[in-house]
Amino acid sequence: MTNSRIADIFDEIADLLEFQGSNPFRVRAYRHGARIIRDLHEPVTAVLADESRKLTDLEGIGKDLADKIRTLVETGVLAQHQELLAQVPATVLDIMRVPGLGPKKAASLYKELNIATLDQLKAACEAEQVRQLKGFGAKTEQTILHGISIAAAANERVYWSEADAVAQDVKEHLRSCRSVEQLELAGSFRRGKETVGDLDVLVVSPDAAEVMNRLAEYSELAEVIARGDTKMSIRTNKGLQIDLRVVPAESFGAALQYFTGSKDHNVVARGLAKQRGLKINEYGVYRVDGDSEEYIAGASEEDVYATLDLPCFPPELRESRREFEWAAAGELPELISVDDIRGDLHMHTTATDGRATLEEMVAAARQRGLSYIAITDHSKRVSMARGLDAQRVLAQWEEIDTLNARLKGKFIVLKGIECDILEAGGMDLPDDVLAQADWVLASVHYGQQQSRDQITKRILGAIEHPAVTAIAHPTGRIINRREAYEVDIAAVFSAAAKHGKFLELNANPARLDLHDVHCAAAKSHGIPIVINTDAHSIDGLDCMRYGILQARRAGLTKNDVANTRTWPQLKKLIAQ
Ligand code: DGT
Ligand code: CA
Ligand code: CA
Ligand code: ZN
Repeated sequence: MTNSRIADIFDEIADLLEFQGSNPFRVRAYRHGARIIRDLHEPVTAVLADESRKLTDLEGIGKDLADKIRTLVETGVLAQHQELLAQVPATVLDIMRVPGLGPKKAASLYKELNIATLDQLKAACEAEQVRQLKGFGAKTEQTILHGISIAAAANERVYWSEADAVAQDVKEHLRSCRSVEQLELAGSFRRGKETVGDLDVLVVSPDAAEVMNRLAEYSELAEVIARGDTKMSIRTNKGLQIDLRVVPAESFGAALQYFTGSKDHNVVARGLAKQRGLKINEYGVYRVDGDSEEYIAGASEEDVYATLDLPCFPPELRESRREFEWAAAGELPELISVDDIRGDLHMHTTATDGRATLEEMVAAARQRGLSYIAITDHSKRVSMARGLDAQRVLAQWEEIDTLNARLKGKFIVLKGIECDILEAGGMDLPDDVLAQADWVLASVHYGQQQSRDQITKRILGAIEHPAVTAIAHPTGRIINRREAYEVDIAAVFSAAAKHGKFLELNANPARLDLHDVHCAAAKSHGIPIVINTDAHSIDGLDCMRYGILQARRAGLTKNDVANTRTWPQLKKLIAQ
């Protein structure tokens, strides 16, 4: 049992208790437990397996929590959880998870209107019954209806980061099977797509049955969907489908090429093969001569592409956008990699809604091999996060000056701020304060429902502001949960190019904003992209790799991304 599965169970218990109107302290205890376990740096199963260690030695884990974890790991279930699940209709859980709802609102819908399923909820919203409840309104009804449609779509696709956790887990599980000779993940996951529909696993093995038996023993398996001689599909406890295919070694490259896709990319490749009298499929590349077919390649992807005189495209580029054109011209970009990044220009500390202090963030960034960071806490408009007013931000910058003096140039901390662009337009902090910063991100957090015209004007105003250096998460979307606000993105590109401002690719796996197509468009305008983690904790700094994947899908090189530069180089670029 993984840490994240245990945390999910605790969270679900908290939801169910809250739905029943239980003591808030009990609810909070489970939520707290879930968070502790989710944030642990090692699997609890490893600690349990080590006789010389105790769970209670881990920070934040007391005896009560430790007992529950041990029970879960040993028996797979928790009595409290089972009892609660028996008391609450299962479909109510779906209702709690609709964006904008939660256990409390789900409880009043259940009590007042007897709503227990998504269909009933949808019907009640459409009949305008929900708006009559206390705490709900006409607007909530719209939000719920929208949330239901998003939730339905979201059920099918998961964030790349979530797919990655499952992919690494299942990979490790299958690798322990002795007959596995080669193993690779294909599909949208390998292409680094921001969301993944299902995982495609390819294995070379002389004994397909043994590999499939091993998959059937996977600890996170919920059901076997289908099983054949060399193919098998399962669903995990979290609902993610995994397709396994076992292929012979001489077909591994061909299968990897085929199942990596995308479908559109493969259509083009097949067409090119046909022009050369070749046939290409998941088993290999064949020379077609009348009725006879001769196998000429298939063991490796390089071999497969070489029969078409093509380079082995990085998977992130295989979307049938411009990769074939680039290859024909010999201009395939050398894509950026995570090692190229030298600085991270968006992160929060305990001064606002971050969970680590300034010093802790600096130490963690140094440990990760960065040479500079910008501290960009929220400005005062974000009152929920205790955003900084002029006085507090100036005090923080003084603290940063002191810290830099101590660091003697071995590492540089930039005085930054994530300054809100106000609903009425204009910046949330005075110009003379912003002018003292090294790095100013401007963000739209409020008034996202405004018209396209209003939002575009606000962002253009920020771009024109002399102190602003970059626009953070420029479209505001949250994948699967909230659509981008209406904005004239072309106007944003023109303005950023004209005023020499940067645009952010926010690396948070739920944001990935700008997304790949927009990054490519920004590049064509000559706008430097900055890839930032927007970390709210030490672990948040590790999100950089998700942003890098998205940047690679956009065809960005090291040179297109400003924070691959040293701070002196970047400073020059800002001044230009
Ligand atoms: P997903 O799972 O929806 O995130 O996206 P993919 O791209 O992983 O799609 P999936 O899992 O249905 O299939 C994996 C790859 O296999 C796909 O990218 C291309 C290849 N493939 C699957 N079905 C077909 C097909 O009917 N024709 C062609 N040419 N390729 C296919
Ligand atoms: Ca797939
Ligand atoms: Ca699939
Ligand atoms: Zn932020």
